[in-house]
Amino acid sequence: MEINRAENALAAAAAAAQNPPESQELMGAEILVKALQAEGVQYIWGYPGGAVLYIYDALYKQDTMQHVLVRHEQAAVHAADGYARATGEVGVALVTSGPGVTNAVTGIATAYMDSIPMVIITGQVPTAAIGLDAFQECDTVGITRPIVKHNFLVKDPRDLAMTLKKAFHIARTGRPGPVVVDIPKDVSFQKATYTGYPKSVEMRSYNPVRKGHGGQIRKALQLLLTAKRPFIYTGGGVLLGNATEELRTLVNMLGYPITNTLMGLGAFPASDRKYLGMPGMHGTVEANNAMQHCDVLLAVGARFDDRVIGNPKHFAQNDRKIIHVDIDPSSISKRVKVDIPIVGDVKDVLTELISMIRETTTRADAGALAAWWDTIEGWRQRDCLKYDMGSSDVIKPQYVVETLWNMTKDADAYVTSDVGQHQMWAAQYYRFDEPRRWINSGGLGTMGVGVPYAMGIKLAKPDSEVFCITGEGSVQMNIQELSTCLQYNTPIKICALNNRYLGMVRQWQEIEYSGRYSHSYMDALPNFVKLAEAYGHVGMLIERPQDVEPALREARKLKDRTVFMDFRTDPTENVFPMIQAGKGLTEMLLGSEDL
Ligand SMILES: Cc1cc2nc3c(=O)[nH]c(=O)nc-3n(C[C@H](O)[C@H](O)[C@H](O)COP(=O)(O)OP(=O)(O)OC[C@H]3O[C@@H](n4cnc5c(N)ncnc54)[C@H](O)[C@@H]3O)c2cc1C
Ligand SMILES: Cc1ncc(C[n+]2csc(CCOP(=O)(O)OP(=O)(O)O)c2C)c(N)n1
Ligand SMILES: [Mg+2]
Repeated sequence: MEINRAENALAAAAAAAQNPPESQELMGAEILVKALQAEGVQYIWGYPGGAVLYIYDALYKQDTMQHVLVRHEQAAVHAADGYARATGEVGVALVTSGPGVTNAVTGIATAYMDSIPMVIITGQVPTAAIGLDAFQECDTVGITRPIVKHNFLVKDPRDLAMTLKKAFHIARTGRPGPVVVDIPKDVSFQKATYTGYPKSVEMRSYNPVRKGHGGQIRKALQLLLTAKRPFIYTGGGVLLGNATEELRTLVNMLGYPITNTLMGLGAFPASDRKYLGMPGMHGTVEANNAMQHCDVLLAVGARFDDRVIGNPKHFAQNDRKIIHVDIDPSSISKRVKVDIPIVGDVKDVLTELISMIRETTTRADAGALAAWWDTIEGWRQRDCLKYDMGSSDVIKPQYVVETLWNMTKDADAYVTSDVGQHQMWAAQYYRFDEPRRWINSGGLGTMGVGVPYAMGIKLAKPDSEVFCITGEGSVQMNIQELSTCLQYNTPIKICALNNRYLGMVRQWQEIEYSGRYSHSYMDALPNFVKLAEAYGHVGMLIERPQDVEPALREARKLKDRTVFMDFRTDPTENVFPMIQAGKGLTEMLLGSEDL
């Protein structure tokens, strides 16, 4: 069925592209459907309401796209966003006006902060009613303006096809991002002449640069080859630009150490010795020390986030030259002043850099590099992710993630997470070797994304295993989607690291607020086993370390079922290393002995 859907969608897109229909009189809603088909859309996550009923009617009459009825609009956007992160395609969500839009706002902001390509179609009250406090009216364009790459209010059905063409183009080109298309009800009802989906789009004011400046790339190469202590720092941009192959080639040619941010995990294989782990607040000793002490830093598709560089004054204390490759000029020198800016697409720039390395006779300073690696190996010896298994009757959260990784590292698996301590443990202990396998909210840090992300991915990747590592706090923010998982047969495996605390908050209160645990303990938690069963799924309670592996094994065997594993983990465990607020990159707390 899935293959048929993909084939149907491709056939519909090809037909739309090759045989523009003789002009037809179509309702706006029908034009919208044709546009989505021409874009090759296969899935739409959404929730109906008055303002979008003509659109739902048009969806009813087609069979190339599957609509997934979620239980809350926030989850529609997250599911489409998860699909986009895993596949690289534009994710599509559809919501009604007013509360449909406001419910979707968190999802849109989440995608915006992580630069995810999406088109969100929102219903609007009829054009004549706009501004009159109409039923379910809200200023969608105004509300979403700061959290979208672009938004449109379509006032005439004749503009629909070109607006959709622009929306998809803007969403997926340059620095990707979400685009909102607001469609008043009368525009979806009125008829217009449809002469086919536009083949191309021209926007004079929007022309993202792809090719980096050759002179700048040459300068960067010279700097890289004369470095004594080089370091490569890459981020989400490498995944967004599908440049993992180029990155691997470059790093292997140079033999330099590398780190991937939380958003870039999997861009370079975690199992390779050249990989030093994640940088930043919960990064490794070796990655953070290398960031601080390198003399040349090559930043690629990473935006010097405050969680990555720590206190900027401390970061600036060490003298280093910085090369920054980013497709968005406004990302460059935004937080840290750089020496060689290169505006361009990561794939193009890295390809150019690789061919220049092949041509040049200059070689890196092998002696200096060997000494640098010795220093790094010294830092690595600290084994900063080692954890104490503690007493034999309490489950360490790190152990759950490590066990999952050991069991699935050779499998076709995706891992989503929510936000909190469990997210950091997932990032630290699941060692991602491949791109687009780790799906999480980094920039906005949105609790509640884990389950919708997983169900969005599972729909697109029915033969892959999809795990959601979550906390008992986060999972309750979109738990209603367990119902959607049943209806659309998207069996996911939920691994809840249940510490009975809003653990990340509790950790900060312990370390920064002298142990005043203000409202971070959650009492009266539901019985997750019964809850999963009530939704038609399988629930498991796991309380002892020796039961962790058997539970995961059993859950994996239940291929066609969604399984909720409630792992009762150590409530007082903290995430280490940790850089406290205001501290520098090398001022890490490495364990409870440092508190
Ligand atoms: C609880 C919590 C703790 C966190 N702790 C850490 C931590 O310890 N370490 C950490 O790393 N993060 C951490 N984060 C995540 C952090 O908040 C940021 O989201 C993350 O560091 C940003 O990653 P990035 O720099 O790779 O940027 P992204 O947000 O992924 O941005 C990508 C950059 O690449 C550019 N780009 C996009 N496409 C292309 C292209 N085709 N070519 C070139 N450039 C392109 C974009 O313009 C942008 O500048 C944490 C988040 C949470 C919620
Ligand atoms: C929607 C939202 N509200 C509040 C926060 C602030 N916050 C960050 S982590 C966290 C605790 C998460 O608790 P849980 O899901 O149980 O994960 P744990 O940290 O215990 O692993 C909170 C409240 C957030 N990131 N997102
Ligand atoms: Mg918790």
